[in-house]
Amino acid sequence: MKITHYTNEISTLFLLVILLISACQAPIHTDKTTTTSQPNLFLFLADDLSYNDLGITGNPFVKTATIDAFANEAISFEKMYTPSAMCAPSRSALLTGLYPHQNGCHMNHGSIYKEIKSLPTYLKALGYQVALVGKRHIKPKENFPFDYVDYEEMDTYLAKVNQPVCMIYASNEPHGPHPQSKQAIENVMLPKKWIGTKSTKEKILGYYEDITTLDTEFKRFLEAIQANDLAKNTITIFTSDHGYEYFAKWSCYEAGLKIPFFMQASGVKFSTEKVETLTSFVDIVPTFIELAGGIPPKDIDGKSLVPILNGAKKVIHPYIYGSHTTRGIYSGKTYPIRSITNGKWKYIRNLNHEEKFQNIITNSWNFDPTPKTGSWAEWLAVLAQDGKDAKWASFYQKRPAEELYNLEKDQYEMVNLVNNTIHQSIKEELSQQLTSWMEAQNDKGISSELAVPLKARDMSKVPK
Ligand SMILES: [Ca+2]
Repeated sequence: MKITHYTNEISTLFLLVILLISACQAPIHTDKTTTTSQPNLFLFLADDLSYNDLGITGNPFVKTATIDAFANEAISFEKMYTPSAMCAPSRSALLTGLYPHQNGCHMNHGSIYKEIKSLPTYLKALGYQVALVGKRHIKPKENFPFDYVDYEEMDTYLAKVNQPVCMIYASNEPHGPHPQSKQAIENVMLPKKWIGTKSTKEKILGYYEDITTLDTEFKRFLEAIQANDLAKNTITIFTSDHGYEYFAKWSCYEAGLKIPFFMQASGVKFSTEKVETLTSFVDIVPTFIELAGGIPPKDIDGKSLVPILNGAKKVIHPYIYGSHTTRGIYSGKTYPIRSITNGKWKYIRNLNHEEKFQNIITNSWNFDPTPKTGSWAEWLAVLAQDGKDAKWASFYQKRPAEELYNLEKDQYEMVNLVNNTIHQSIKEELSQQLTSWMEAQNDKGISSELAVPLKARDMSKVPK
């Protein structure tokens, strides 16, 4: 057996040498779009944009003409999920093809493990130049060997492209702080479960204004691709890292994990217009590797989307998982959350549900006392008066050990069916599957979370 294995290694080495020699002899790509079959790969990443908050996904209060027009001509991924609803874990999963507990960055402001490879490493080996424009929020830098480009340098960078290019454009919008909106607050649309107090409405209107700014930025991005003659053999994607604030960011609810994802392909033919099967951010690395002509590694969590796009497969994931580590976010205490969905049902486990969930919304930057003014203070005032919306102010901080939702009837996860006897078999199936997945991921639940230090802007305020 050893001899066969050795022979195989020799053959692989030989093949690699031949491929390297051929690559060295290949003509330099002088025309950016026609002499190579390797497509240019562009991905525009919004920051904290919820799925529902685009014109095309149903929000009449935002002006997103460019994104809507792009999405109308794009393949829409209806069930695309980030594995975690906060910046660093979402971006690390997107760029490694690994779920958070496998790549090491399951906490915000965290780092991936030293031995983990990322998108630029894979694509540079296939002859690409790979750039990250704008927001980073990924660590350590040596594991992400991008060409780091400032927003204002993007045009200059694209003008000099002379080989296939992959560019991740990471916007700072519509992440706060937000501008003060001049729109009237009376009839503004709020996400489900949000309590419509004055400050909450003002906050959401400011967020909507930032979405309009995002749309302008996306327009400039598309124009830069066109202006630099890079649009003919090209995959272009619009997406977001996760959803916005209450019951979205820092949670495992659909509003946080399910994200808009639109893909246009020019010069690359796909047979589908809509992808309704479960897909994940971890699928982007293997997809880009396959589109670039490489073979995706087998030891990552993600699967290439190419067989879905060309109709060869209908399903690549029977289940999609979510995880949230609360330690490591500002004012966050130990509150690990895990979730699993099969596309129809969603099961959530709050591993330390006896604790009160808290974060920057409830306790500001430094484990401060509950604020006396602002959106959260107003939610608590509604709770104190026992108004009709009080339930969600209470639920934000005190949740049950388990939650089960029927996503086909209840996409906003309003009715917890976990104690309903007729749904015990699906609950058991999802619960067991989630436990097996955590074991396979080396995710030790509360122990994994306790390994993460508490975080405050002023570290002297961290509770002992
Ligand atoms: Ca974010």
